[in-house]
Amino acid sequence: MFCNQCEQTAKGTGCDKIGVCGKSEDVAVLQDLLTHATQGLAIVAVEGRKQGIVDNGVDRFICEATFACLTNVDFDPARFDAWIRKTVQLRNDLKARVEAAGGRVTSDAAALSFIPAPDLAGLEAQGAELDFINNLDDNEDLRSLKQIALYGIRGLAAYTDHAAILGQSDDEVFAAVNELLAVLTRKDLGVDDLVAAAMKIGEVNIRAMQLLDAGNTGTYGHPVPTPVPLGAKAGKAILVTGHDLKDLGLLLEQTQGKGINIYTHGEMLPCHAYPELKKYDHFHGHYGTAWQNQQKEMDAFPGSILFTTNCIQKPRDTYKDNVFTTGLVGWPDVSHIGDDKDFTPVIERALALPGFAADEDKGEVLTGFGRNTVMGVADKVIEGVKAGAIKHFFLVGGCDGAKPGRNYYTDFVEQAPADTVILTLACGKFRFFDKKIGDIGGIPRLLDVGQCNDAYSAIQIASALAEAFDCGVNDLPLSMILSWYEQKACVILLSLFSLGIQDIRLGPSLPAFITPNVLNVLVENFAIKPIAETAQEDLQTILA
Ligand code: SF4
Ligand code: SF3
Repeated sequence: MFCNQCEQTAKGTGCDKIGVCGKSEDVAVLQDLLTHATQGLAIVAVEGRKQGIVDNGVDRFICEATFACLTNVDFDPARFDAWIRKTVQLRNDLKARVEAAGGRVTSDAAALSFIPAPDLAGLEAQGAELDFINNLDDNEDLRSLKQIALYGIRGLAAYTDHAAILGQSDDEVFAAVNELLAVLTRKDLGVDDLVAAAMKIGEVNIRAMQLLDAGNTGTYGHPVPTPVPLGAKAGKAILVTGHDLKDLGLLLEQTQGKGINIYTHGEMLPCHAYPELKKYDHFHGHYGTAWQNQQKEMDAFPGSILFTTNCIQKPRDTYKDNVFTTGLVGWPDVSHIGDDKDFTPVIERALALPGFAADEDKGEVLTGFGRNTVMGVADKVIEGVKAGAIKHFFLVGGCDGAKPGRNYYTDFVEQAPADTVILTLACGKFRFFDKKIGDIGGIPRLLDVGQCNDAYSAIQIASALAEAFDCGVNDLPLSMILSWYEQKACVILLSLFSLGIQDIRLGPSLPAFITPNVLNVLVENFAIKPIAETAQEDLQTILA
């Protein structure tokens, strides 16, 4: 196996025996094989569109199969076996339809003629032989750019799928995912072509995040500022982690009146701010922090646990029997809730487990500062800037991870001067979400915009500020200090690049799949910089 797609990759270069994430060699090579097979299907879907054959069922499947290969989603070889076979079946069926309509699928890409081995061991051998990443291109810079694009597409497919779950999709996004997956099989592309592909991925992802925003706010209302208790309430309990609002909504509905309190974990924290979710009395609070502490925190959780897509750590044996997966998440030997979303097994397990013996008061945090809320107080914010009470905005956003270098982000928020406002989003906020840093004229200095996909909301806020001050986003007193962990962060970065946003600081380390030459291209075009050794150093430079 070889995988270097996420920030925790072994030795900062690549996982080649077992993933630091817990991904086994067999799953790694099956993911490679699935990506390969998906590219074959995408090539046919692109040709189909030229013939007027548009199959959104296939398009959605391509997004799911691509999302399943994102870090910390699916670790179950049996599920990949099924994905690969279905991909090839869909490819053959669609190809027959395209040809019947007079189309010709002419690409010489191996993905188009791939035939899966009859059993799982055979598929694993095919996946290993493929050596997918190393064979993306012989030239290491082109390979690096193809990896940037591929990981961007994984993030894009993820947000597209999240939006589709809530009934929001757009044929242009599906078409772009297919085209971009297909393009990466070509060996005749140069640096400029691949940079253009990466920009296109970023651009399309803004639309995908907009669709997800419409799905979330259209179904559950606009987030409102909401204090969320961090402790616990005596009684039976279910904890929900991952990203999916719909799974949480359905679980809240199904647990009504059953005497079970529902807790969020990780990226589910912002869910407390949505009116149609917060209306449930038994939606109690937030337990624990972010995905990288999942094992430790869930070990102590006295109820059942629902893993929704994504970020999911390997369940320990100590609590494995209390874990249920749903959507794209899979672990061998862990119960999976099917598409009927009947959460009865989760509920029954929670009722059989002890729950919390007593109330635990651990304070509270504030969430719910999406675009609607922030723009609702835009006048106050603009006044604050004009009067000099607010000197600078920081977007300290992105993903948490296990490396010690991540203290930088905690330090940054704690050390930012009292006349600055910090917007945050995604799971990196758990490094500082409980810090009490006060307010400026009634506006909290730490504003939680939401999940990683709410980068869309942050972009809207930045654009509105730029408009109010009659300048470009790069001219605002706004600095972006981002942390990355996996491929959703990669695509958000591409989205920011596609908007022409400059001077982003990225940490805690730069991706292993970016070569020095490609880094130079990014520095020249976007003035991206690694974070400094200390937060103090960067604060001084930015505010000088
Ligand atoms: Fe390693 Fe990350 Fe790949 Fe897992 S996803 S195998 S940790 S690089
Ligand atoms: Fe990302 Fe897994 Fe932090 Fe949504 S998705 S935030 S890591």
